[in-house]
Amino acid sequence: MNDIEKELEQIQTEAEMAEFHKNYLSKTGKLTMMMAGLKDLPASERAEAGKRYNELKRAIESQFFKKQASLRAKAVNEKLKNDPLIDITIPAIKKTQGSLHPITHLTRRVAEICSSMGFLVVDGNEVVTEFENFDAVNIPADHPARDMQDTFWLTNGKLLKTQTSALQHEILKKHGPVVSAIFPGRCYRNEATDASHEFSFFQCEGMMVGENISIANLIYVMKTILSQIFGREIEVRLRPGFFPFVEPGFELDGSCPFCGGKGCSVCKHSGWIELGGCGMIHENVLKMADVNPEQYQGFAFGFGLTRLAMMQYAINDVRLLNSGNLEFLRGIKR
Ligand code: FA5
Repeated sequence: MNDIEKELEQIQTEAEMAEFHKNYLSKTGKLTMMMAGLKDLPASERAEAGKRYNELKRAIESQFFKKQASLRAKAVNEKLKNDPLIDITIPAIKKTQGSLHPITHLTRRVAEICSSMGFLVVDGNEVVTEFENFDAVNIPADHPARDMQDTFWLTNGKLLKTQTSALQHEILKKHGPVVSAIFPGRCYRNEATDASHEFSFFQCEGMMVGENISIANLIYVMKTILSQIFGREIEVRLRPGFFPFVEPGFELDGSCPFCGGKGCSVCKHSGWIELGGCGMIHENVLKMADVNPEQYQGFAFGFGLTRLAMMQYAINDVRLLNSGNLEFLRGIKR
């Protein structure tokens, strides 16, 4: 051990450490000056001396930092032992990791499944125009269908979208005429809430437009999405249904993922679960977005993501999802 190392070993306080650093390791310290002196040595000795100098400096620095860490740890322990406000016998607070909201989790899963089938995943506005939400999807001002979706109107004449169908027009204009896209999003309806109705909920819309697109494609896509979400084969059933933007239009049911269609309390013993609406896009909707209905056809569907999440995570009251209740959220297995 050389003299410098001995000096370092005897140090007891952080102030002495600072002094040592100043004397040896700082810019003007002795070790740094030694390096500067190397240039005065004869060339034949310079390489060997430089190597020894570097070894020495590295060894001193390494011991210095080790000693510094141990002195700091000692100081902290002293403080903890002597500070009357700190009780080191109290168990540490366990950090809990956050997790995704069930709707976010399900939305991402649906997006993943649909992207793997070549669908674009599009994010849309929550505030839309009357034209986008109604007129562009074939619901003119005097159409009774406007009353089916009680609307939150804004003072500027715009509204909170009542359905994800409000994005159909924009997507057709932007990406059409040949396009496959899904657009999950939040919708709002000015209606009384109960265990299965919220004023704010999520839907997922899907659309496929191109040449020779048929209801068979619609059924295949819905079957694939639902089967992948639930991890088992799901059958799809279409019943006639009215939506002004599709013709023909259907109510979309999936076979109950819990009983496999045999009948249970979730499906109210019918074997089927109502998921949303779908159909072949009405030619007026295509025309309004400058898509020629003679050449292109397409399907659209819109299902309730919130209702799907309720089924998947066995949630019996939709209002819990917007409640911000952490106990409820922690209890859900994703
Ligand atoms: C529509 O909103 C249509 N835009 C769906 C559609 C798209 C049809 C494309 C054809 C082609 P509907 O109003 O039935 O349809 O709503 C669809 C789904 O949204 C419902 O089945 C339900 O799952 C969900 N939903 C509707 N209102 C609420 C609500 N208040 N709370 C929770 N979920 C709701």
